[in-house]
Amino acid sequence: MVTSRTARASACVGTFLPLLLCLPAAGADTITFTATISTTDIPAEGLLGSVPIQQFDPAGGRVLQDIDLQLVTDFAGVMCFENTDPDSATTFELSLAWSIELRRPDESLLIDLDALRSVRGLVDAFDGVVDFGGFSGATFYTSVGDVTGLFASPTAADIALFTGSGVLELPIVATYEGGAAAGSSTSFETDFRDVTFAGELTVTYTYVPEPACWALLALGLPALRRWGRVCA
Ligand SMILES: [Ca+2]
Repeated sequence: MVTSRTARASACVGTFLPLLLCLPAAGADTITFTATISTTDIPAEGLLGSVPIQQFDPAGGRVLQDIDLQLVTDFAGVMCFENTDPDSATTFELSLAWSIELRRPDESLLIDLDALRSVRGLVDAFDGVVDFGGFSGATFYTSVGDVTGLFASPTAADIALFTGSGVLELPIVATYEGGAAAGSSTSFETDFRDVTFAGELTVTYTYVPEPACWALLALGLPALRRWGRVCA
């Protein structure tokens, strides 16, 4: 008797389990789109902007399962040095550090990107003109391309945030910092200008079309009924 009940129970689980397992992945599909961020100046005090993102539309009972964000950015800028020490030639080093943060509307962080470029040189004593050129000055254009950051593993709150029929404005904060050091010079001037960033934010929504799941359930109903009769 016990053997018979065990055999029935195993048969029931064996019939029903494949139906259960197929539910979460049934009909999973993706929507991908890219928002382009055109070349934008970063002022010395920093930039606060936003990137508009179309929410995932749950129309028709679709259920958002996962969100992947990829932010690819290019940074650029100009670094300038002028040795104003009239008595001494000098070595120098300039650096330019960029930072971009993509945030949720509540300002919490989604993606943080940083990049750094530096240059070294040697200039003569002050040539009398602060033009970041001549014998005592130098000007450098610098850039960094394809700096990439990812966001995945969204929370339940993120799923809710990105679901809707409207546009989500994701804040973006861009800043930069210039640094300079001189070897033997006692005085110098620097300038960091034309600092910019540009980028592309690619959004991928993975979702399950809810009706397909219910269709599967409907297909499984006769099996469920049989299971109910056998296991009763
Ligand atoms: Ca000069």
